[in-house]
Amino acid sequence: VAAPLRAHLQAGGTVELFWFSLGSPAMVEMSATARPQAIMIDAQHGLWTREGLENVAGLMQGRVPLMVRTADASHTAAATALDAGAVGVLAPLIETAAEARAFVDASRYPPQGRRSGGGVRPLMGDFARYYSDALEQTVVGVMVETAAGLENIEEIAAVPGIDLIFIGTGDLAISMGEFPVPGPAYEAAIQRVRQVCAAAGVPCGLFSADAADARRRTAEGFAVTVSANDIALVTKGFAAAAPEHAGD
Ligand code: 3PY
Ligand code: MG
Repeated sequence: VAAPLRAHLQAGGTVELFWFSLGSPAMVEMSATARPQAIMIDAQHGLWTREGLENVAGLMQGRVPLMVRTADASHTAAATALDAGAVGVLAPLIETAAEARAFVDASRYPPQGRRSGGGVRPLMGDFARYYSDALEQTVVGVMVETAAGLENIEEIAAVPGIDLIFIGTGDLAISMGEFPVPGPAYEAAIQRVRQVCAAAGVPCGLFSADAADARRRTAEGFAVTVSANDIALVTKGFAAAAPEHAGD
């Protein structure tokens, strides 16, 4: 996306993410040839080390907006991602407005929040410039992916400073007892989150399986979708190349 990611979302723009769990900076760099709108590094379930995160954030700087799904909603997790150079953070498993507010606090510098100054990449250039850009451009997202989060969706969506509410579709199905075969209650919950977000003026996203699924969800009104994830791509790629073991 040409504008900063936050401005793009605030203007009603849509984003199809590439999502990376396997911890390979080379794979992220390779994906950049497909010109993704943004990249999500999964530091919750993914195999990323801090060094890997630093490397990939450096590689993508000025090329593709990079977000991090943080390990949790802590100050340390938010700062690790943002100090590496991520333009946005996405906290998993948010269930209450208080938890959402605490993550905004962790991700935004004073006076908007309580993010600590410093960080190696912010200090590499003009920190005053970085600071004012961060106040304006940092994307703060929270994941709603449990029955409890659903219950509190109106209050979560009303928290100031939230740029994105993102549905973890896998966890949501598990939490609702709708896994592995989600029924109508699951789909209704997803659409309700989208409607609550729309009423609150907050962009809504969700984890989608592939490009076709992402496009379908974008057409429904979701602002952020996932059009590729490395686990699925690599798994499918190898499966398609599986040798035929005749007779064994
Ligand atoms: C989920 O589907 O639960 C996620 O967190 C996205 O991977
Ligand atoms: Mg999840």
